[in-house]
This record gives sequence, structure tokens and C-alpha cells, in this order.
Amino acid sequence: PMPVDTSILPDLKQDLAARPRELFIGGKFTAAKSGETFEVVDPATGKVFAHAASGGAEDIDLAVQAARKCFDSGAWPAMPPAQRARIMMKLAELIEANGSRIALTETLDNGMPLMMGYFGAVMAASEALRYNAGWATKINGETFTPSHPGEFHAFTQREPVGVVGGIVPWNFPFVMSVAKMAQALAAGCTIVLKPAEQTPLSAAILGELVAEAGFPDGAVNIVTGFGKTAGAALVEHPLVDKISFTGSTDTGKQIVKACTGNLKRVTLELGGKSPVIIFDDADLSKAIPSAAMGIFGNAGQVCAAGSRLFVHEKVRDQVLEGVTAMAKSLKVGSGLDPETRMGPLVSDTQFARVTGYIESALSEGAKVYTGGGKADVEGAEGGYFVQPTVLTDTVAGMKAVEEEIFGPVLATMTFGDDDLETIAAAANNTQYGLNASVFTQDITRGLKMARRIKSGMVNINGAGGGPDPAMPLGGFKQSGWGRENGRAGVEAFTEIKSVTVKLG
Ligand code: TXE
Repeated sequence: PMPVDTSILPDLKQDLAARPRELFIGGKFTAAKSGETFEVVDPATGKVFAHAASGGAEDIDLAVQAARKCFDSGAWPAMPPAQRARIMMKLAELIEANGSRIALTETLDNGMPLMMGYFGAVMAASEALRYNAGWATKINGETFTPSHPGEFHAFTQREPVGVVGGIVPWNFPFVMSVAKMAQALAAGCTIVLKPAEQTPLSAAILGELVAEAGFPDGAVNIVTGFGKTAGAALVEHPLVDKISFTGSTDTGKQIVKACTGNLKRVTLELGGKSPVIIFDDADLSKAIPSAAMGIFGNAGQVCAAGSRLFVHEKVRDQVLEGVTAMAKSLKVGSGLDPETRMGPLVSDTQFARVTGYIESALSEGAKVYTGGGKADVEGAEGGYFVQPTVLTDTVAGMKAVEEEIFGPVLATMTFGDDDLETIAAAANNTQYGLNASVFTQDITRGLKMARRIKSGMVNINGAGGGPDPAMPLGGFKQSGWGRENGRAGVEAFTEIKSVTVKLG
């Protein structure tokens, strides 16, 4: 059953049209200092349906000052950890209580199917808060036996790194904001979030609920705006201690350069070109849907998407036919339609980018097995819909095989009875190293592949469907720096201090 109350949609739309979404700074909503707003486009129609405040350097400065004050005064970091955890739990409850409004806003703004808006935004966000709230009371140091002669009491303590700038992409706007925030807050940091300009709307609901949950003013601040203005100002701000960025590898590199001013700590969760490896002994009834949804889910706009399929030649036809059958059965359309399984791409830019990659692959000799271009959706002619697409005759060196497409486009390669080193070398032949999937009934072979794959995550015989707040997420190579989620994710928002006491 649909967990979202869609009867609120007309009122929600009216409210979105009636007033621009504001910035949330120091516990209060406010317009941008410049008074400027920007247009928000519904990707299912291509039409403007809302506006959001366009934050600039001045607004970022105010937000950073508010976060700084909340941090330096101890209002958040010195609050007893159990109390911090309770406030985070309270926010989780409020998010669920406002689930319909959040899911509908996310679907209108990003285009994702409403069920994904609910489970992938609302429920995933509240789970991220609850998981990380648990860490607030469990961040501890260690004790040591120093190697110097004499008696010492030596220990480490973990302290929050300070004010965090969280830069969020548009593919899962709500949950990414909340997950970054939850880890930072658990560690005792305060945060300024900068949502993506394509999807600024659900962040305003977040601000409202943060105010209601009882956080001290300035613990969480939200400045919507563009990357080149608001984003760059946040990254360059001397009073920000850490940037946690999720987005493209190119922007990640610019951010690293911009952070050299005060040597901010930086964690980066960047792009991927993740391999899916299907051996001839795999349970195809599981491997096929998993491979299909691994690239068609959220229209392929997923950092961990399985975009390169490596399939044993004996099962190649069966797998391609199975994935194609799934591609054809997925209803493409507006995320608001309860039948929709794949929504539009987020923007006209992303539409041009994805279709451009398909065209470039064809010009380099690839063939379309299924899909291959714009999807026609009745009654939504202006929407950014692309067909779920499978390409064959794709080989290393093609742009569509090397670069992250971030759309529902699968490149397929085959292998024979090669040794694992050869298969792993092909899978590892990429600048990225975020995720990988292996399908085989031979668990020893699966585990041996997992050792050989150079990526931050490997799934054997299926993933859980979305990131697990308990499992570290991040990349090898140009997929990033550091990890989010799990203990590693929270600890990335701390500094270690070594304290040595000479006894006597
Ligand atoms: O990303 P950007 P874009 C990949 C994906 C996609 C491509 C382009 O391949 O097709 O990136 O998307 C902010 N200083 N991913 O251009 O630029 C920006 O405002 C500070 C993978 O939208 O990385 C937004 O909030 N901030 C990915 C955020 O960075 C800046 C998710 C992401 O935008 C900035 C998204 C600057 N100079 C895209 N420039 C993933 N890993 O999941 C931009 N921003």
C-alpha cells in the first residue's frame, strides 16, 4: 500500500507556488541578503513550479557565524551526548510524521517515483538519524602503554572537528542532507548545508523540523543557492573546519584546491563506474533484476549504480534478454503516478548529458540492445525522460565506458573461462572505485573477486537496496576521500587528541 497521503498534493503545490523557500540561519528562516531567488523546475514537465532563495557569500557568512557561535559556546558540542541523541531521535520522529509532505516534495523536485521518495528519502533519513544518534554516546578514545621509560597515563580523546560545510547533490537531496548532518551532529559538530540548486525544496522542510526538534540555534543551518556562489563561499570560508562533499569528481577536485586556504578537513564522495560481474553459475533469477535495478533505479542517478556489466559468455544472451525484459516492463513517467517505476532525469542538462553519452557510444561503434534515447510519456511532453538503455559492443576506451553517465545506461562486456585476475583487471580498468557487484553460487570465488576488486564497496549476490547507515560508504581512486556512514563516518567528523600524563 502507498504510505504517502497524496490528498495533500494540491495544497502543497499551491504553497510551493505561493512563497519562495527561504534560508535557515541561526534557527530562523530568512530571505537571501540580495533578495534574489531562483526557479525550481519540475523535471516531469519541464515547468517552473517553485522558487528558492539564492544564497550568496553574505548569507554563507551569516550561516557560518551562526554555526561557529553554536559550536564555540558549547551549546551543541558540550550538551550531554544522551541529550543530543534524544534531540536527533526527536527529529527522526518528526521526519516520519511529515513523511507525506517530504516524499511529495522530493518527487516534485527531483522526479523520483513516490515510493522512492518515501523509502529512499523519509525512511532512510529517519534511520540515518537514529543510527547516528546512537553514536553520540559512544564516541570514545583509547588508553595506551607508552614506550618511554617511567609511568604514564596515556589516552586519546575524540573531539568534534568544529563547523562543517555539507555540500549536497541533487540525486537524493533529502537523505543526503540528513545523513551528512546526522554524522556531524553525533560527533558534536555544527553544520551549514548547501543543497543542490536543482533540488532545494525538501531542505526547507528539514529546517522547519530542525527548529521544532529542539536543536540549539545555529546547530544546523541551510543555505540554498548555486555551486559557484553559495558553494564556493562555503568552501573558502576561513571559519569552516571541514567540508563533506558529495558530487562530481571534477567539482570534488576544485573543492580540494579551495580548501587549502585554512587546510580544512575534506571528505569526498564522488562518482563511480561500478562493475557488475555475473558468472555462469550465478542464480540468474536474482542477478538479472539486481543488475537491471542497479542501473535503472532512480533513472541511474545513483553514485553506486552498476553501469558496466561483465557477463560470462555462456549466460550473456539470457542475462541481456532478462535485463531487457525488465527495462521494457518498467513504467517510465511522472514520479507522482503510482504505477511509475522510473521517473525523469533531474534536469535538461542531465538529459542532454545522458543522451549525449548514448550518441557518442553509437558513433564509436556500440549498439543499442534496448532503449537508446528519449522516452515518450503521454501528457508529459516537456519532461526529461530517457528510456532504460542497454548497450552492447561497448569496449574499454569508449567515453560511455570510461565516464560516469549518471543515467539509465548500461554498457555490457563479456568474458569467458578467464582467470579471476583477468576479469578483475577488466573490472578495475577505470579511474573510479566506488562499488562492485559479483554474482556466483561459488562463495569462495565471490570472496576472491571481492579481494581483487579495487572499490570501497563490494556486494556479492545482491545488495540491500540503498546504503546502510552502519556500513562505511566511499571510494577508492577518484571516487573519493574518506568514508561516510558507520563508525568511520562519524569518526571522520572528529579530531584525535593524544594526552599523556607523567605519573609522579
Ligand atoms: O555535480 P556537482 P553536477 C556527477 C554525475 C553528474 C555530474 C554533474 O556524473 O552527471 O556529477 O552533476 C555544488 N564549490 N554526480 O554538475 O557540480 C553544487 O551546487 C562548491 C555524482 O550537478 O558536483 C551541488 O550542490 N560547491 C554524484 C553539488 O556541488 C559546488 C551526485 C554537486 O554538484 C561547486 C551528483 C563549487 N565550485 C553528481 N560547484 C554522486 N557522487 O552521487 C558545484 N557545487
